[in-house]
Amino acid sequence: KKRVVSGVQPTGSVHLGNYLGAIKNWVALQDTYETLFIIVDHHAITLPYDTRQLGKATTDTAALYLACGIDVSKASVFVQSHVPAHVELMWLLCSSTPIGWLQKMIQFKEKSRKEGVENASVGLFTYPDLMTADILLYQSDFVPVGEDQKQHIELAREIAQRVNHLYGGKKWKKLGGRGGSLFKIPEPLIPQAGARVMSLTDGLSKMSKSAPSDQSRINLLDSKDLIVDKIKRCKTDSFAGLEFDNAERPECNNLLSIYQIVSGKKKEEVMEECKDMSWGTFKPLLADALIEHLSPIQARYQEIIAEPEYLDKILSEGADRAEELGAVTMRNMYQAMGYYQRR
Ligand code: AQP
Repeated sequence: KKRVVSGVQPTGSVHLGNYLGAIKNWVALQDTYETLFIIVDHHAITLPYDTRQLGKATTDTAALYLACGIDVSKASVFVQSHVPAHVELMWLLCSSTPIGWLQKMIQFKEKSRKEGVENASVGLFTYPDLMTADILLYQSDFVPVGEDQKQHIELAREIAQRVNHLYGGKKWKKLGGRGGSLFKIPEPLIPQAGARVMSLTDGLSKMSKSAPSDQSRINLLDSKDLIVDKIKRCKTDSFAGLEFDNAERPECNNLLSIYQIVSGKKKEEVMEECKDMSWGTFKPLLADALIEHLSPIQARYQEIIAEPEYLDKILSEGADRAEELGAVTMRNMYQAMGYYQRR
């Protein structure tokens, strides 16, 4: 079976962007592929964070994966730090990554802007190498992510090719290995709809955990009242009627797209239904569709979080499986890179 790997950081709360851009699409993949879904806690410490929240955000994110439909009889769910090979592989990959490649990463530029590059952590800078390790450790074929992660996947592909070239093939064979490639070259899977969910307060910025205003996002665990309030106050425009794909109306396109996905309707259907609507009519419709879609997820989340032993068992089994798969890659990498093996 081809393998699929993806993850979400346990920072703040999981929002509609994480759900529509990533988690919702994972559910459809678990029947066809061998899937590993990770709570990437090592990534979450690359920006200043609250140590009292990290553990809770980790179990919350895991519970939300399950509540959104990840089925552990098909998929492995685990915490990144529970499988030390992620960091180990990252170190090996760092030595094959030119600094210039990391300097081109848009996410680093954006996330270091606030504190300034000089003050940003080395962890934030090398984040793409850790993400590359998350993917390559399991010889992943596909990585389902939102549009914002496209550049990081492209980098992962380049690093994989470089390591294959530097250490694979005949050189590896001479060291007693099987030869050939050390890594599969992963491909991104970016959804057609939901790849870039925008902020509720600015249709030109992506919905994000780190945006200071909570009004800018719908969190998966927001109460009904909060969802109604956020939609009521979200940014709109003063054009007549509603439409998709008008560059002058980014908020309109975003809200219609969200409505389309959560209601499960086709784009044409939504166009027809909403073309003559006013914001006053559309907003309650969108809030209701969101509440209807998120309520069952929230109910399942409450059941799962009430049984911490169950969640711990799943995470432990997931980490066991991941360790087993990752060990193969690590053995090959140490061999191909010429390390002296412990006997
Ligand atoms: N707005 C979005 N639309 C579609 N997909 C999105 N993703 C994130 N935001 C959107 C996708 O969610 C997955 C997990 O994201 P993450 O938590 O690992 O990374 P992130 O980019 O840090 O998430 P945020 O919420 O956007 O946080 P900040 O505030 O740090 O920028 C990924 O597949 C991502 O594509």
